[in-house]
Amino acid sequence: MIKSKPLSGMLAISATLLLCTVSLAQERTVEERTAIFGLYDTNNDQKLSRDEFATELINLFISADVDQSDFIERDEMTNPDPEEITDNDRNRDGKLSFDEVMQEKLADFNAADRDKDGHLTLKEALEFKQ
Ligand SMILES: [Ca+2]
Ligand SMILES: [Ca+2]
Ligand SMILES: [Ca+2]
Ligand SMILES: [Ca+2]
Repeated sequence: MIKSKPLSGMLAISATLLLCTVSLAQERTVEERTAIFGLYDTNNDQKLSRDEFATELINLFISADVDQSDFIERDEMTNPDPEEITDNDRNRDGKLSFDEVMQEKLADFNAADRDKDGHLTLKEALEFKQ
């Protein structure tokens, strides 16, 4: 089934962020990642709290879920990576629920948070390797 995607540019960014983790995607430049980090750091304390991270994930999830089904289906991913879906699709229903995305991304967040203080500094975010 082919769907029209008028917002595909924006969705490409959202889906990439969802699936490659926020500020941390390897193919981005330091400048881009720094800019994204700034967007997420809503209280401008130069640290990303779990709450800030979760809030942004919710926004990304909502914008990626075009048909508002509360799931990210394969055709809502602009760059579907079969492995990425299989890895994260814990109940094997072929689509990603918010809980599935959140669990995955919080695991990344915790892995990046080296000093385990519940916040990501820009340095921790930039040094994180998936
Ligand atoms: Ca902050
Ligand atoms: Ca959907
Ligand atoms: Ca699922
Ligand atoms: Ca930290």
